[in-house]
Amino acid sequence: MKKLSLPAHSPMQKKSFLYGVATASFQIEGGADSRLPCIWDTFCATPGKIADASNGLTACDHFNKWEEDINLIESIGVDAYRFSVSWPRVMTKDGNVNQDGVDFYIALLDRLNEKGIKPFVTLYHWDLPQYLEDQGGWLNRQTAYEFANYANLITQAFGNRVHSYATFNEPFCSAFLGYEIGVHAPGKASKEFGRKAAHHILLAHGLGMQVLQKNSPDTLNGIVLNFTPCYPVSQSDADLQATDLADQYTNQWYIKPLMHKAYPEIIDLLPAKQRPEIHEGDLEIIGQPMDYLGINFYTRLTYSAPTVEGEFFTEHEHLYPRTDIGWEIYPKALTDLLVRMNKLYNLPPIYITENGAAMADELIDGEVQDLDRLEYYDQHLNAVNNAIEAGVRVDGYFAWSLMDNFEWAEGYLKRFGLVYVDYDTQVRTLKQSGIAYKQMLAQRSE
Ligand code: IFM
Repeated sequence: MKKLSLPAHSPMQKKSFLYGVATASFQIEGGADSRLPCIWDTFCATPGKIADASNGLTACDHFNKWEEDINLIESIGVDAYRFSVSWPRVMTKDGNVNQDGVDFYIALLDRLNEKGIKPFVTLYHWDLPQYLEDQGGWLNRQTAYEFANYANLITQAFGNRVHSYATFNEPFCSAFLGYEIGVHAPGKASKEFGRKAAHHILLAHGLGMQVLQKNSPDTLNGIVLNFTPCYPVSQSDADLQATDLADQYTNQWYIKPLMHKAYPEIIDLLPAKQRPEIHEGDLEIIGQPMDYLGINFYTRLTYSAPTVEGEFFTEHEHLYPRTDIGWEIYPKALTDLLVRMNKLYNLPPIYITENGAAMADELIDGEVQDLDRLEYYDQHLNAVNNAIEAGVRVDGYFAWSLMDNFEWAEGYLKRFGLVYVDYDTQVRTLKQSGIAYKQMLAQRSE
């Protein structure tokens, strides 16, 4: 049977390297009748937005099955579980705590701690309460302060139960996909909106970090960014320059303000209307020190010089081989990314907070032989190891995802789990990739 294999001497074979599995509230919880509506409820209810016209009302029913799910997590043998808190579950419209919602997470946190599984809590994984979107959402600067209030109350409520906090998961996705091209909730589409939303999210992150430093100084506090490394289609000056601009626009836009308290140079090339309104002191707030940086990696993209007036680059279709969601499988980009980020910035310790693949799984006789996903994990774990060997400090790795779940605009059509979910029965089945992950974890040395 195919195994996950790392070089024998790899620090990733030792128990000091942290392994986990990751999920997010809207994607797995369901339990929608005991929380406020969020922007994804509204988006799902809008015809044509979700590939299978589904929604998150039930999802994996984790809201009811959380105890079984924690047992499952324990059975895989991971050190940590990364999940997100549903803001509309734990807060009321007037900005107070909803105790029932908080109690759900406290029970979850307590159970994880009892089992020795470290909770990595993300405060925002895209499910903005709809009432805040009704007031402008991330286009409204005030939302950043609402986030800080939520972070303040929730971290106090959780006390010392948490091992690590992330303020945000993938600001690029919330801002660009949600407000610039509109393929994610809330489905707004303008370049001006994308940049504005991004700035307010980064501001919210900075305000959130200040709250965490005060309320929870002993947890590992940071943010989770996604990176899609940019490669040129040729070595021509024009293609190289376009690729650099694409990188600034899609990747550096989110990390440079955190590390250097400045936006990348492309900001000066944007038409005035597309530049975010930056108040005095914003970048100081945004650039708070962090205990770690979470990096999510799935794929890369290729670029060439623009062919359309006013554009900075041409983005190309994904190359092959691809996963079931159409993303190129190119593990070397993960090594390249880590090595490059480590050169560009004085980074805190890195955790790979998401990595994984959607594959066209089939449950046959109670088994899922997802050798393609297993191969993906094998290649990407080795890509992380290569970066470590090149001198990058990486302290942990989380597989995305623990289980199949609501894959946003793709609905339930794309499966990313180590665990197969039958959505009719809610029965969970550990896939071959999950078995291999479990075996690899069990074989680690002290
Ligand atoms: O499912 C998502 C997750 O919510 C955020 N990162 C990428 C994953 C795969 O698309």
